[in-house]
Amino acid sequence: MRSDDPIDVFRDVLGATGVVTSADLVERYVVDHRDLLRGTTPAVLRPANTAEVQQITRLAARHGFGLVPQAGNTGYCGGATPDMSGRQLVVSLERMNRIREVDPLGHTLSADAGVILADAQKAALDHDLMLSLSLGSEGSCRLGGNVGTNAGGLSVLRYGITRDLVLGLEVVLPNGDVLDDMGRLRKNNTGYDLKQNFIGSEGTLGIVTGVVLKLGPKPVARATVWVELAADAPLARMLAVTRRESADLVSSFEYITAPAIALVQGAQPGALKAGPGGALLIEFSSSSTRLPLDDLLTGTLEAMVEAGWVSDALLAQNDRQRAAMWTLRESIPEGEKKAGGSVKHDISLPLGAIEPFLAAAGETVRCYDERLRLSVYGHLGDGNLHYNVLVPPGAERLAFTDLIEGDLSHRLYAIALGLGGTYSGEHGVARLKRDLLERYGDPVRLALMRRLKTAHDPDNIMNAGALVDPA
Ligand code: 2HG
Ligand code: ZN
Repeated sequence: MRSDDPIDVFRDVLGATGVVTSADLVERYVVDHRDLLRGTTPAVLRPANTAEVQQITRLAARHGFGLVPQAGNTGYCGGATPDMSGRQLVVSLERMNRIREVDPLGHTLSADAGVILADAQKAALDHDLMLSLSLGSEGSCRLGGNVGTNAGGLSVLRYGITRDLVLGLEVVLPNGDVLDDMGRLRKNNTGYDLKQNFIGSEGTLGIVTGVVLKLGPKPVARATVWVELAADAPLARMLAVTRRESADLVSSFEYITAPAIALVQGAQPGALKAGPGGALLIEFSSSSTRLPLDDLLTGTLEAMVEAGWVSDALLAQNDRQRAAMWTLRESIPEGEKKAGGSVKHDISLPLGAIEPFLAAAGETVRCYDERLRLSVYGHLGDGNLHYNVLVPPGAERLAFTDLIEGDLSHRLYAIALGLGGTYSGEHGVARLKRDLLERYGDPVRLALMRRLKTAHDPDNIMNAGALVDPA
């Protein structure tokens, strides 16, 4: 005899292993990566292939459930966390982790959306190719989430953001149809480029189940330097000089300030430190060993030293030293966490506005409360600053977050917006920044976003509560 458990219809499709309902196992799917949001779900659905995603989507619509697609659950804006209604099912893509194909001549990789980014990178490397998308969370984030959030990372400057790397997508639409756009064409001028709607849509228009990504030749040579900056070093000009002097072979240009470094080093400062103007981590890379990368880097540094922008520089002499520089940089978010957490501001600016922003924002923070400690760093090459306010010792993290987000954050966003920038460079909007989109979004753009959402998902099945409210 059949029970009247509404989840049974999903068990019929996915089998017992494909449906998780016990509270202890569900726990990790209903809390966001930064522990800011908690939801509830009657079940986590774990489909193994696209056909199963289709079936559960149709069943959800028929039985009045919403769906929250979840890939690695490493996002910063709560895009993969269900609400408290108990009517949203989490659709975890973690069992859909098959590399479908690497095309070594076409320089493409096709994969299920649940593939872990580092596994996709490795599959490319096995063919002497490179998947350029590179993030601190690459060991656990998954491709579907990278697409859903249009993830950025450490080498956008040279190779582009996720959107620039996606050649094709497979998406299960809210009515259960599959948009099969897994083409590998670099040129395809046959009307609306519909896949673009899904990139950065944070699971609100459909469930991305497959992706075709552009690959490049594998870099075999790198030159890396840690630069201590003189006071008032002109960051944007330094980037321009670096691009010119490197013949545009610069793949990373990261900015890191002293307090961010201290979070990682603790009381024992190492060889990697900031100058009075902060520090840069610059890397050149090439797929050919015939290019004199070291010379190009030395030439770049000479131009900077001559101009008085650099107080000291440390060239990585080997892979171990290079790795130490990257480990420091990539450990900063974890360092913030260990220090008690931070209120994050993922500021994006036109390159020329970086220094005016830093000056105005610094002054604003000092006026607001001179005791506040900051952790500022970011992808300077992309005009993307992580302008984070550390939770003071003894303060309650969530209460402090509310306090800052209710006041200081808006002052910082106002500076960024006034300079032509924005409040989300690479981390998205989803649930935690939706009020910012409502508040600062252009009304015409917002109305168009709502119409797009309604056209795709008239019953608001997909990730309701994230990004845009169709009402
Ligand atoms: C990074 O650049 C990530 O390391 C995280 O985007 C930034 O935690 C942050 O604010
Ligand atoms: Zn970042």
